[in-house]
Amino acid sequence: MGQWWKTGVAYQIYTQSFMDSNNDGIGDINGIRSRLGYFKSLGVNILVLGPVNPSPMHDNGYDISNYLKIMDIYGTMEDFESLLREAHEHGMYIIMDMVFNHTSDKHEWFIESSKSRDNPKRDWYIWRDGKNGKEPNNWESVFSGSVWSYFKNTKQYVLHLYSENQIDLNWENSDVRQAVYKTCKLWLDKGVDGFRLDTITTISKYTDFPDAPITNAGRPYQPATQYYINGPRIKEYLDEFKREVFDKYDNTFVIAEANGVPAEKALLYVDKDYGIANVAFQWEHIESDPGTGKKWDEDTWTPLHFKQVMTKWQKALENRGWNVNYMSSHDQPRIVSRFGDESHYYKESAKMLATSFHMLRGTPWVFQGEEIGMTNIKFDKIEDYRCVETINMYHDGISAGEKPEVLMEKIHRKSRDNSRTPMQWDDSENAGFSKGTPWINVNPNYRKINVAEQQKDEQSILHYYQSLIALRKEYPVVIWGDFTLLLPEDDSIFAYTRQYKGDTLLVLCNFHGEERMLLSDALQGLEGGELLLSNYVDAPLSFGNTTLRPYEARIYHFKPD
Ligand code: TEU
Ligand code: CA
Repeated sequence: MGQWWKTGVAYQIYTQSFMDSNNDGIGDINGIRSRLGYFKSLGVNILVLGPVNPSPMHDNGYDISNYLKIMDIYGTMEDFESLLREAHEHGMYIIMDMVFNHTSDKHEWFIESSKSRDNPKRDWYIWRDGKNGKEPNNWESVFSGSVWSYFKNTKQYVLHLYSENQIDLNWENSDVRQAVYKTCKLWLDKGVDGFRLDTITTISKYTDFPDAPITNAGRPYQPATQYYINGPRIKEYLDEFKREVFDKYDNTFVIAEANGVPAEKALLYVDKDYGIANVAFQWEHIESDPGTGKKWDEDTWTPLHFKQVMTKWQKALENRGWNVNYMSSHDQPRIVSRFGDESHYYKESAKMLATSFHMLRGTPWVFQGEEIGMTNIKFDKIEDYRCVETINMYHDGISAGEKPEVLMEKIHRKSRDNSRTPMQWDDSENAGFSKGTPWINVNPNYRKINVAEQQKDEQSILHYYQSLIALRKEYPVVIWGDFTLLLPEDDSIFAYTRQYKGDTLLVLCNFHGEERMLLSDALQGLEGGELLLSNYVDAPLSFGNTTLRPYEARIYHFKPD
């Protein structure tokens, strides 16, 4: 019971794009309820919902204006309670996304705080005087522009690491912290099974707000993360948060969203005794070299970087923590478009990518639509985009004199909207997502790529995900096995073993669109075994072959002698 989050599989739902039950064009809670059978057949049981609290939706719900309610476009509190009850009846768990680094500027706390310098809520946010008539420092917001907004009425600036409608809470103030804890307890008392703690790594800042060094691109190091990720009081805040909330509940699953946290620092968040969270949702493995720090420059990601980072995390947490393994989320482009080959090896590469991280030690995490190989979207016009980061980046670039086509190329490659188009259920209008006009356009490839089609096709990506997830249930080694990297220097093949009570799993993934030889020396002693799964129908049934075809993935099982 207590280990359900280790044995299960997480599925991230982007609420507004998942399933629309009342045809207003926006996905909703009753839409999720209508798909419990789908989750069951896929084999996932930990449902992670994007924020469902009231929000003006400047950042699609990551700008919360009331932590205690359900946003009406998503449904009612009764709908939410029914979802909880039904999910539990099906042996599933509901995780809520909680955003406590900042609130919406429409939250009543901020409305109060901004009224006057002596308002009782003034200190709930981070207000500072300007410096020589300018912003207090040179930090850039994650979503472009300064992190400071000026308020004429009180002649002070307020800090926002993200958009100007997402104002950072002042965690230095203990009333703020108490309000956060109270909120969490309220939802846990309702029966919610845990939280994804959004950008929890940024709650403690250097309160003297030093200027960030200037990079060779002539801008402050974007976005000055050294002064606010894992800041000076982070450990103290996390300890208190754990003591006041999570220590009082059994069986919760807490995911620390941990952009900017390297493996070496992860135990601060996930140590099995003192960490606040069970897993850290890290970003190292999907991030490329930040280069000059300019947003969405050429992607320098390599398979070698990926396997080195994954290995580092596997090792760093093997004794005192647990991993969550993923490649996609609502903040990332679609994996088959980014890391695979959409045109030549669409199915093969989508299945190989899934294999590469589902067989690692840790809880696998599937982002909606990944299991049917949904791809990036290319809208021609910036007006069709909805993501605040994308829109700001475009207008910033235009003001700086960049060419629209250059900016659009970057957006097509990296915009977060790539993964936010509606879920493709079938080939009917709007992909079966809604009979109304969807809040963001459907990817036109839905007639080919959709759930209904793939349910019929034994060789589909969807069936492959089902098989991968089923292996987890059948072979304890998939869950509990120790991880060992093989062929550490190979720049195209990610090969590893998992070992548990004499059982061995051998996982081989070719990340390239060409045939690759395996250096068999390193795999000596692993001949034979039984093929459990491959993305090629004619893969050798026992191991010995030394060549992997383009994007080939194979999983072999060796029983104890
Ligand atoms: O993301 C935190 C975060 O680091 C991202 O904003 C990241 O910098 C950006 O997506 C890169 O493209 C969380 C949520 O996952 C994200 O959706 C929110 O926009 C953000 O926090 C603010 O709440
Ligand atoms: Ca709806």
